[in-house]
Amino acid sequence: MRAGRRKTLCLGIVAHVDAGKTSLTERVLFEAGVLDHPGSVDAGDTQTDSMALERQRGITIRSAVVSFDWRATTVNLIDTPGHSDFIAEVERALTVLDAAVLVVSAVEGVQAQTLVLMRALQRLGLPVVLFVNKVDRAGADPDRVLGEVTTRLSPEAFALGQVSGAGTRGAAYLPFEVGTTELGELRSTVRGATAHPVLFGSAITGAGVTELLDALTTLLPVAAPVPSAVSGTPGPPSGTVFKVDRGEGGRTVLARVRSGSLRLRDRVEVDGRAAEKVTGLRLFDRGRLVSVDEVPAGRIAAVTGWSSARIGDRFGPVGATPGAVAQFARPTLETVVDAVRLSDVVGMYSALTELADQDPLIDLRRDDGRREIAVSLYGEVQKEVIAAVLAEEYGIEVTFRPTTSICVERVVAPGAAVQLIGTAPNPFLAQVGLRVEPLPVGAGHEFALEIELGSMPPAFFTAVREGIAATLEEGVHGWAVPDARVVMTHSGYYPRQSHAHATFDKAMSSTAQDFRSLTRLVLAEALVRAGTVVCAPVHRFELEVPEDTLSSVLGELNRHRAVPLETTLRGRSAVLVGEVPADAVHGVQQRIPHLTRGEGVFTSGLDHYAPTTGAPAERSRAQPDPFAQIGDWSRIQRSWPAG
Ligand SMILES: Nc1nc2c(ncn2[C@@H]2O[C@H](COP(=O)(O)OP(=O)(O)OP(=O)(O)O)[C@@H](O)[C@H]2O)c(=O)[nH]1
Ligand SMILES: [Mg+2]
Repeated sequence: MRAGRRKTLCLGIVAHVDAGKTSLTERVLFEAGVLDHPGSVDAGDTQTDSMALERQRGITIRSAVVSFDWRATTVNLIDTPGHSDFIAEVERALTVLDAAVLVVSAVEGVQAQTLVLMRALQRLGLPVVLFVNKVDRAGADPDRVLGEVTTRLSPEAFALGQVSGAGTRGAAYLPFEVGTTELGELRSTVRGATAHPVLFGSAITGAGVTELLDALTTLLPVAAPVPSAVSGTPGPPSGTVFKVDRGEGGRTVLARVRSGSLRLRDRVEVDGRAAEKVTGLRLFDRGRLVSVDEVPAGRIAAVTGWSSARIGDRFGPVGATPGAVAQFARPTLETVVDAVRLSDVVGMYSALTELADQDPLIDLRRDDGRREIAVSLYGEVQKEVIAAVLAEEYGIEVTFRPTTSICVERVVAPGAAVQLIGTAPNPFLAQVGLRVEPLPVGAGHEFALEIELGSMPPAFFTAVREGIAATLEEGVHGWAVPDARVVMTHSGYYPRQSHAHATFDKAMSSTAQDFRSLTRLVLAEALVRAGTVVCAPVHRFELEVPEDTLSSVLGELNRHRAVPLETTLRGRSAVLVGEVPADAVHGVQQRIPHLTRGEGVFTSGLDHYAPTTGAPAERSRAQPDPFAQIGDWSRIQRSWPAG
């Protein structure tokens, strides 16, 4: 059967760290005949954990794609990292999936990240099949875990079979009988993501794995090449970029083709930008990456030649690819990176820029004034990854300053400012008046007009909006203002004018740049008058410790500014729920094993932002200070009282 005719399925394997995703991927490749023998995470020879650091540490850091055939279906499988520091990698993978396999350990059961992932999958409406793994391991309790799945993850989860000999090497999966009518119903509820089948097995012994593959390929929706709505023919290619690699073959873009066929030498518009030529094209096919002339809809392509493509970009006609992004919480921490050798500073800048480009885990903030570069982080493990990649791939050694929280600013009250055209100290050929107003948490940015839309050319409104977006990124104290409404109250410009016989004279006519710059100035002034409060990220934590260690644990929590809100006893353990500042999480985490004989289990996730006490934390600006543009006037403006 030709590749284009086969049904295709793009599946993600997601789970809490160590649940067995990479081992399961390996086992699946073996069962599908791609591998002669399954590799092992512990020996460091799996297909998908191919980075040196992944092999050393036995954890997945980057998502990786494999492909295999199972009966009439070609399956693309994306093995994702489970560690919460690498959640951004999962987020990107989710944009290209037809469905997900959520792995839960039969020993540890439902864990913190399992919940986060299930919620994200549900928000996206993706079908989910659960695989309760490690039934062979001592302590495996499939019934208890099924109970946790139905109570904590979804009441719509139901078992497709059961386990015999749980907790032993001989543990086996015994599927229930399913009649044809039942199968029909099952299929439609699973595809509609209203019910979630649960299977059991072991990635190591292989129990339940072929049954899992059968369930996936019979119950889940499969992508057939989508004909274009207009002509009924396959139409131009469209799809989504979800990964950028910079390996030996240069910059390779991984993209899922959603409709049409992507061909070698095609010129394709990436994210609405200028057309980029496909100069190299490879396809994930039965465990290998093979050079091809064409990648049909449904499959994953490795493209070279798309130099400007970034992760998350869509390609093809605008609007052709529905894009869904899971939107996990943004990173709440950051750290400044320093090159050990002075001669590496410039190289480190470009290396980090290159890494940020291929890797959404690395979000950079350059402070050219201080000649510093900061990276945002989900957690401390990311520092290790960045350091290892810089050392291995670029030969650059770096150190990190202490991790700090990424705060936000909240607008206190409405504040307004206006700069009239042709009136000092306004240095720009533009007139802008803005009022900024608070909005509730999570509302985002709103823009409204109290002037006529026809009062200025559209390009100037666009420039004003750009100026607003830039200013809200750095608030009054250098932090982003996530929620605010900005109302434009005044506008004015000098139309294109020319001296007799001369052409356009920039000195007499307003430009979009005038509006961008003046907007930054006016909104900065309005924000100072409105007043903002700096708020820091706070995590909610759950900590289970042996009861007899409770008092020393409480003392330690206190030292790290963690506040327990509830304590309950569960057998011989105490379970504490409380709040801890994001930048203190790592400190607590490190101390817990020592205080609890290694038995304490600490999990946490971003909960909310709380006002900081004392003088507001100031963050250095990555953009030029808008007030600096006009000399002395800046001091007068800044000394105005807030409010
Ligand atoms: N006994 C047993 N051990 C397993 C099974 N699956 C995985 N393991 C072990 O569990 C550990 C973690 O397995 P991985 O496959 O790396 O887990 P993962 O979910 O890919 O981990 P991350 O990608 O780092 O989140 C390894 O030591 C595996 O050998 C299983 O079914 N049975
Ligand atoms: Mg893994």
